[in-house]
Amino acid sequence: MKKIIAATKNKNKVIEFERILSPLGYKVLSQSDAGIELEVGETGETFEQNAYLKAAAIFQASGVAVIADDSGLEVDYIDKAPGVYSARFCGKDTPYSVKNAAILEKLKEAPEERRTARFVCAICYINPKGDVIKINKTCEGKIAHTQKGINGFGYDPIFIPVNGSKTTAEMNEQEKDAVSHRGKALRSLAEELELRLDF
Ligand code: ITT
Repeated sequence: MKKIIAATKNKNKVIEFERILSPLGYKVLSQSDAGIELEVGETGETFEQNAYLKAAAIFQASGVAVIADDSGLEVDYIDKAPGVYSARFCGKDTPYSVKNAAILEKLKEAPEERRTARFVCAICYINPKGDVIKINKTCEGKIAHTQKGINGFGYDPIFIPVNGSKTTAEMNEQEKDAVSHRGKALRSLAEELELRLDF
């Protein structure tokens, strides 16, 4: 098993990394498993910049392979908010039931065809030599009318991927991973790592 440190403080992301990457031959360690207690400022303007900032900081502290994920929800009706501010929207420690309710309220008057949204995931991987791989993937969908489902985390109860009727919080793990922004990005990363023999 190839070891990778997950450069994130979000336990739900670590669970998804582990779930998607371990069948592909990778052992994912959380930052706390690796004894790294760094707080990295997300000062970038894009998902990609923030993923790189997180990966680079944890790589500097550890010197081993790291993977960072910067992700969020873009809601078209409100100019792609909360976007890179998804974790900080309505305050960092505000419960997601409140954040989700705030988005539903903003879309109260939105006609069905203007409820489009997407989850975005920027992955940044750095190998022990310092080589960098960046991958961006999205999961297109729309915003539901009510919060539904108890699986997943964050904005899952209000997001319905295209061609379906369930929110990602109503899906089981396999169903979410098959269509999610993070599932697509991590599978694409694993393919790149297979192809690049020097990694
Ligand atoms: P790290 O920066 O330590 O990785 P974070 O939670 O602050 O943790 P982000 O800055 O990337 O991570 O914020 C992403 C937010 O977007 C996350 O907290 C969720 O609210 C939301 N999000 C991302 N992926 C999601 C998913 O699969 N399901 C639901 N919400 C998601």
